[in-house]
Amino acid sequence: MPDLILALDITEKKRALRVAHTCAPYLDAIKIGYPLVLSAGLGIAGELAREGLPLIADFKVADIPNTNQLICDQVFAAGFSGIICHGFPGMDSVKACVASARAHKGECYVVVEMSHPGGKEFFAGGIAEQIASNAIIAGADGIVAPATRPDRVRVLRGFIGNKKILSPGIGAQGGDADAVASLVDGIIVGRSIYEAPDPVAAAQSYAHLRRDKKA
Ligand code: NUP
Repeated sequence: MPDLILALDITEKKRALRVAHTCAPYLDAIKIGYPLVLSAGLGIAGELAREGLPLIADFKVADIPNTNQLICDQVFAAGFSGIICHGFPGMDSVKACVASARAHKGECYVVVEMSHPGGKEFFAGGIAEQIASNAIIAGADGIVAPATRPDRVRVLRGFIGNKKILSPGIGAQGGDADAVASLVDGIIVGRSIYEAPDPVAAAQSYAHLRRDKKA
């Protein structure tokens, strides 16, 4: 059964902290990215880390190895426990993110196929499978694969064995959590929780899918 990972793409710092704090008992991890970090500053990572949950930086790092390493080192130093990078820049670039993650006892996940409709344009024709295989060879902890296409998640699972799959695209993007829950290790949910009239109740509604049903 998968973890529930909140995608906290709120750009008002106070509201972001409030949603994180109130939903925390029903979450297994929090993921933030450019929207919140660019509005609230990198220091938000330290504040969110106080919730005691793994904190994943969704910066989709996609540069040359040296720059990737510099970015990831900053991310882990800021208090994150995981980084999401892109796989298309090549194995050496992914390896740089993995090396930084290892040095900081953190985790590295590689985007192999994106969940939005345009995600099919360039990640098609075996590219996603190749990126997934490379991610595993590079030593990544897992991949990010689309909950909007459970059939693709199933195929990609075949390329990564028992490494983790984190899956976004649930709710607001049309993906069904129940359809991918048995295929993945983490479901990533953003707007369906933080834009709900009652974010806590929305987070709680995924409790039946969580690994230990602790909430
Ligand atoms: O392929 C991807 N799709 C995706 O939605 C890779 C991602 N990292 N994401 C992220 O997951 C996206 O940037 C957002 O933070 C979250 C999904 O949010 P929502 O559609 O549930 O609001």
